[in-house]
Parts: sequence; C-alpha cells; structure tokens
Amino acid sequence: MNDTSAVKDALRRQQIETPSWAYGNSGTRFKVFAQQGVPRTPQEKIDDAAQVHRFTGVAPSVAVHIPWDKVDDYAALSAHAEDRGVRIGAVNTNVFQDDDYKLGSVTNPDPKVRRKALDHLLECVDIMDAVGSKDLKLWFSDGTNYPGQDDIRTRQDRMAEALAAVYERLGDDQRFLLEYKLFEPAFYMTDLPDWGASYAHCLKLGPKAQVVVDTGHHAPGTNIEFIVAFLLREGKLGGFDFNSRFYADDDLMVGAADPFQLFRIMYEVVRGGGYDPATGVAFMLDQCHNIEPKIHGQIRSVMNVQEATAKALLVDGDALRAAQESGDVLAANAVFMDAYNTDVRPLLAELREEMGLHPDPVAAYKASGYFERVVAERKDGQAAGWGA
Ligand code: AOS
Ligand code: ZN
Ligand code: ZN
Repeated sequence: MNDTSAVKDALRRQQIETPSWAYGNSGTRFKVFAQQGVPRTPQEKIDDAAQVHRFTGVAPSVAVHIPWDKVDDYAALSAHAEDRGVRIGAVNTNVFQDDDYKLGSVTNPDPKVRRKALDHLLECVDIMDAVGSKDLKLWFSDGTNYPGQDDIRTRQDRMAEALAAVYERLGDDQRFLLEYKLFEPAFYMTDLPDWGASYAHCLKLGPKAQVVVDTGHHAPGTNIEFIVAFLLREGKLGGFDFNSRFYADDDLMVGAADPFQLFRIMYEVVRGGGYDPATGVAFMLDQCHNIEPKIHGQIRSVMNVQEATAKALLVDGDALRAAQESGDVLAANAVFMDAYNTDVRPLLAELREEMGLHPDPVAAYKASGYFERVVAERKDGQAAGWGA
C-alpha cells in the first residue's frame, strides 16, 4: 500500500489491547520494585489503561486477569471501563498460582486438581458473559521438570479433555485463544510447547479455538513471522501477546529488542489479511514494566506497534511482487527494506492531529499531570499479581 491516506485510514482503525497487569508492580524472582502511584484495585488499573487510550487513540480495550482482577460485580467493572472510555477485552485465566498446581493444572495426575482448574476456566467464561468479552486467553504453566516424571501422552489426553470442555461452554460469538510457550516454569517438558501443539488442539476443536502468538515464547532465532503467515493462512491466528525478549520470556516493551522483527511480523499480518477486523486478530500487549514507569511504558509500546504497522502498510506490494516473480532477490529485499527504513513518525503525528490527539502522546501524557495526581492519591499500590 503506497497511498498515504489509505495507510492512515488503516492505522486509524487499529486497536491495541493493554493488559491490566502491566499497570501493577512487577519484577523478577529476585525482587519486585514498588513504584509510586500504581493502582490499588482493578478499577484503578482500568483508569490507567484509559490514559493510554486517551493519548494514543488506538488502545480502546484492556485485558483482565482472573483472579488478579477479581471483583464482586463484573457488570459494574465493565460499566466502569465504559465510563472511562474503554472496554474490557480478553479474560485471562490463571491456573498457575495455587499450591495445588505444583504438578500441573488441567494435566495434573490428580483428578481433583484437574477439576479445580477446569472449574476456574469455566468460571472465566461466566465472567466473559458478564463483561461482554469475546476472548478467553488460556496459558498453562503445565509441564514436567524431570524425564519420566509423568506420562507425556496421558498429559496430552488430559489437556485435550479440558480444552474440549471449555470449548463446549463458549457462546456463539466467543472463542478461546490458546497460548504456547517453550519452557518455564517447567524446564524439561511443557505440555503446550509450540505453535504446532496449540494448533493441533485447536484444529480438532473447531473455529472457536485459535492460537495466540506470544512473541517472547520461542527459542532464540525462531522465525516468528513464518508462524504468523502459516497460522493466518489456516485461519487459526487468534492474536498476539506482544512483548520483547533478549533471552527468555523477558516481557520487555514490544519493539524494544528487535523492531525489525516486529515489522516483519506486522508485514505478514497485513499480507495475510490479518489486519482486516473481520479476521479478528487480537493485538494484545503482555508486558511488565519492572523498572520503567508503567503508563508511559504502555504508551511507548502502543506507539512501537503503530510504527511497525505503518511501515508494514507502506511496503509497495506491486513492486515487491514484480521483483519476487522475476526472481530479483536484491530488488525484492530493497522494496522491503525501503518500507522498514521509512521514518513514519511524521505520518503518525499527522494522523494523531487528524484524530484530534496531541501529535506526541508521551509529551501530552506527561503534561497532563495524571501521574502526579495518582502518586498523591494512591498509597500502597498493588502488585501485578505474581512474584510480590
Ligand atoms: C506467561 O508466560 C504467559 O505469557 C501468559 O500470557 C501470562 O498469563 C501473562 O504473562 C501474565 O502473567
Ligand atoms: Zn503471554
Ligand atoms: Zn509469557
């Protein structure tokens, strides 16, 4: 796409979801650094997410994580979000934090633990009904640490059984997004280690089961854009958990470690029709801001995704195809690199002004005084949920 106004129209439609847990205190297993002004309640996390939308204009939803965002009245939580100009997006499940899950959740050898885990997943679908959410995000920490610890095949049977039960419970306009992860916290074998395993389970279940690609969940050097192209072609790409990694599941800001990779991923999204809202690819962030300010970090991340998307939309498709079809390797690569090397910041600043926003979201956020206000108002903010 070369026409700037068409690129701008596409960017105006973009929707990037921020995670409630990004606004709380987080850290590593060595230390959680408490920051000032962090939310004390799920409502306050939504308030912070609303700031990200207010200044970027493209982050209209916030993902919740249960039970970190547990409340008595979910319809009221949803109304609170709407009142702040955002909505609740994906409901993230949590079957990794109880002592019961030491040997796994839905793949645990103990049927009572499996039942407990499944009940939680089903409860999360009830919450989806209450908040009007269409996406259930499933991530399992299940796996084993030692060869022989449990039977790999039997654990797959247990996984399939639980996924089928969740699938059955989904409403017509709901789906689940199944995450995979190479390792951690299990270090020998993970029950859903890669996209192939997630894909196979989803394929068996049907159209309401799709794969979510967390960009931090692969072995170093993995060609993530290939996975994206493949899943989109098969109609099985449900969405992204965007973040950056240098080493493992670092959960750093998306586009910070490898902006070129992010561009290549977004190019495949655009190329495969995943940018069309009808395809339903969810662009979610899954990040922690351990040492940097959190709202600012989310704004920066949303802008990083926007920049990569703008560059992907700028790839001259006709020139690329012509070069590819004539076997002109270097010309094809040059077309691709031309788009990547374009400075899209002026275009995005212009777009924001057209949308009635400040051209520089970070400057506008800093000038708003929101951070100083919450620092004064909120004492003893909440940990994001883990590690504290
Ligand atoms: C864990 O590594 C996964 O990325 C999940 O998406 C998880 O639920 C999320 O990171 C919150 O901890
Ligand atoms: Zn994730
Ligand atoms: Zn992760």
